[in-house]
Amino acid sequence: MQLLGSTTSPFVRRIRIWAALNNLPIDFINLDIFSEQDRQTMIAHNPARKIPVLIDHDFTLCDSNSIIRYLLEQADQPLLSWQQENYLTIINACNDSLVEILLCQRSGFDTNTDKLFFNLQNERIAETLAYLNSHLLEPVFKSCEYLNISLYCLLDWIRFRELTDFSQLNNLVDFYHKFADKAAVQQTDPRK
Ligand SMILES: N[C@@H](CCC(=O)N[C@@H](CS)C(=O)NCC(=O)O)C(=O)O
Repeated sequence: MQLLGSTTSPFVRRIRIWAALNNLPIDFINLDIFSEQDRQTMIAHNPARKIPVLIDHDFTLCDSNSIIRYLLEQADQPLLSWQQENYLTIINACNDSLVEILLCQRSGFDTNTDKLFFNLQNERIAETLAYLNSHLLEPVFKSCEYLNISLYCLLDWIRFRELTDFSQLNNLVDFYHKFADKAAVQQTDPRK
């Protein structure tokens, strides 16, 4: 199996960490999706022009949600429950808004100006982080490896890109520090 991605993408990193923790060998293809050549590779496999993309022989999946479902099935592991799926949706919503904010910043916009688009993203980011802070200790959340991995990748990406401040959200901060000692986390550190 091949995983098209980049070392910096939090959505890609989730899959890489899950695969490492579950001893699943995946051939990671590191792309610079904004370079001309690597972009062609991504586009050839995903019309939505995003990473991650999983290629298993002639079968391709273009979204981390379907990729993890496929890998869990392949590994004979239980899929996420509906409640866990819903927590994943919240993590994804926060991560998607942060990606939008980063792309706007890279496009030269001041994302703190009082504009509808920025306000919506900034509100969503603040509210979803507060929500996750108050739910991550629930057994249904804690017991799900992929939710924990996805939350960690989100938080570490926030720190890496310096996108927002979650230092007042104590449960998130504790979780972030505790999760960081895993070898798979260090091996996939986007700063390396
Ligand atoms: N829903 C997708 C989101 C993936 C995503 O947003 N990937 C980012 C990298 S972190 C990307 O490829 N962005 C390119 C773009 O927005 O043009 C998933 O879960 O895989």
